[in-house]
Amino acid sequence: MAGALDAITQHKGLLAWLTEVVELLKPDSVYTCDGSEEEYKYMCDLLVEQGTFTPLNQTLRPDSFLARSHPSDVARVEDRTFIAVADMNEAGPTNNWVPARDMKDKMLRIFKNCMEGRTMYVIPFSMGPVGSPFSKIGIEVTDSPYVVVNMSIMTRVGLPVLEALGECGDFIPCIHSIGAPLAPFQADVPWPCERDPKHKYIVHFQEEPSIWSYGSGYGGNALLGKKCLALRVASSMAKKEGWLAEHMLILGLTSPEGKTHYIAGAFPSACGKTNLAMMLPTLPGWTVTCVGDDIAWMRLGEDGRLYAMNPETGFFGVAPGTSYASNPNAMESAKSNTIFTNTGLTDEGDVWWEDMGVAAPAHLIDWEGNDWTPEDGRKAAHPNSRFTAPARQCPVIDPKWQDPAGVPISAFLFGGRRASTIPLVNQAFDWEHGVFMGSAAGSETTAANLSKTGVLRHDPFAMLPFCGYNMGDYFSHWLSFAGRTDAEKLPKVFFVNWFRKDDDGKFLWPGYGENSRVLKWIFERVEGTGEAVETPIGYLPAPGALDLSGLDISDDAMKQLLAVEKEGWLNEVDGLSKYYDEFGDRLPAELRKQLAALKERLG
Ligand code: OXD
Ligand code: MN
Repeated sequence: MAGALDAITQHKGLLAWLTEVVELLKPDSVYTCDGSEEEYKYMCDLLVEQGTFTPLNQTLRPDSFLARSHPSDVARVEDRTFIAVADMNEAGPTNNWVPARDMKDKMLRIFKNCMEGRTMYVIPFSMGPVGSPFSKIGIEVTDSPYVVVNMSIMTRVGLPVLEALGECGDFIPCIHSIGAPLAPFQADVPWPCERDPKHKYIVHFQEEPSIWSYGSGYGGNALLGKKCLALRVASSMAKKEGWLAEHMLILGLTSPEGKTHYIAGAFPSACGKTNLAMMLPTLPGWTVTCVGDDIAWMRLGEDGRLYAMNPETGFFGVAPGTSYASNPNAMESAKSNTIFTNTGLTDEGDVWWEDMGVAAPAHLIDWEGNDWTPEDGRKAAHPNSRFTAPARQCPVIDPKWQDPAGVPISAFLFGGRRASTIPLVNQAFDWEHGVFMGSAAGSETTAANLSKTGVLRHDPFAMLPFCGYNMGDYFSHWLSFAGRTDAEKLPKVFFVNWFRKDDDGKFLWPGYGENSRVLKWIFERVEGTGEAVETPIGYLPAPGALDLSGLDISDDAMKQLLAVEKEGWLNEVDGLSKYYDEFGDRLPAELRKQLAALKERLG
């Protein structure tokens, strides 16, 4: 195992930074991760010894573990997530802005001695293939071994990253602490963390850049490569450097004739991105392969097309609702070598969650560690319980998923959870109209958002919690791509809505694998063969253009799914106009123009 860092890197900047960090955090010891299999195993054993991990039944769920977090630490904390820059206008109205200098002073106070009694792990990680010119290297220091093993699944970790960094390469410093120092002889708990929600901080110093995260050991708050680096920090870098860092899945869609188009899709959290990314099409002969389920980094290639890569190496998927019916490939991905967090634990030593497609066992241990029976009426798994599974285990992982050049994108999907008005699928007239569609995206809130359910939350490009700079400038950045390449080389843009309901509150569209019917039409539109009708909101499938063969759906349901309802759309226009006001003069004039044109077309 690696041990002392100065034995394995000559990078002066990195060594100097680590010396400063150790001085500030005062860990008992420092350990540098080499990324080896032995190290992963050693860390899992340590987590078992510390009571954080319960090993699962080796036959039922080989080399897998269950962790239960503290009930105060179960999800990303958007209200404690900050963009720290000098000028509030650079953070914009959608972010929690804090003045960088004051926040740095505060962080220096809060982090002081916070690792006392603990080991500090140094995790060199690469987002994107190690050594690719498009990848970014981060160094995360953390006092959480749980973070170390999760990062090992989600990113590329270890000595090859230090080699790629060389003696003077750039890296993004990421400081993470659970905020629970241990006094001498103080007993530890299975999930140590800061318990006071108001004392957690996820801070992005965008001008440096660096990431400082304090108080939470859970998911995107603590695995700093994911939302913090690959989205918030990377989106700012992408704006400056002329590329895109997006909250998007990437899938390959192959026709029965063997032709493949890659599609990238932005959907807010809890809209089935992981399901779509690795879906099993119901249409005979069509296949979907998965490049990524959460994040896409995209650049223009020399041929003028947009190429996307997935900077991650794992899935951090929501467990409840995942089943062999809804997402067989996710179930297969999480069959072994997987870390489960906050699911139920069966008496046989396997995991269980609501809507897993397996009958509830007569007894289990729930996510809080208590006895549970179905009669109790409470959830066995936390609604935001997760599986951390290696992407390489996905049966439909795309052969190019690690290609440093990425895959060429033919179409973008935007969407959200919308019970009314928004049709099943709708194609933008051109790039500018497509950017307008992305800016208009939103979703009705679910329990997973921890807020009132059924309320529309605007979530432009599904980037509301993840855009690291002024969202108005972000819209301009998207619009600018029209001037960077030939318009016909840019992806075609579509808006989809799998969640439309009838008057009785029932879903009109079956979703899941049946979404392949919509993907087929999109494929055909890209190829120039799909039939469409022009409507005030965009191109909709012409009658008969959607392949509904073998699907039991009424004409009336299809009529509702493809209707353009004037009243509803005029309401959308009003709502969006008010939302746009928030961006003041940073809103590009083009978007107001698009909004006015839509209103006019609606008549
Ligand atoms: C996620 C999210 O966990 O978007 O991917 O919340
Ligand atoms: Mn996400």
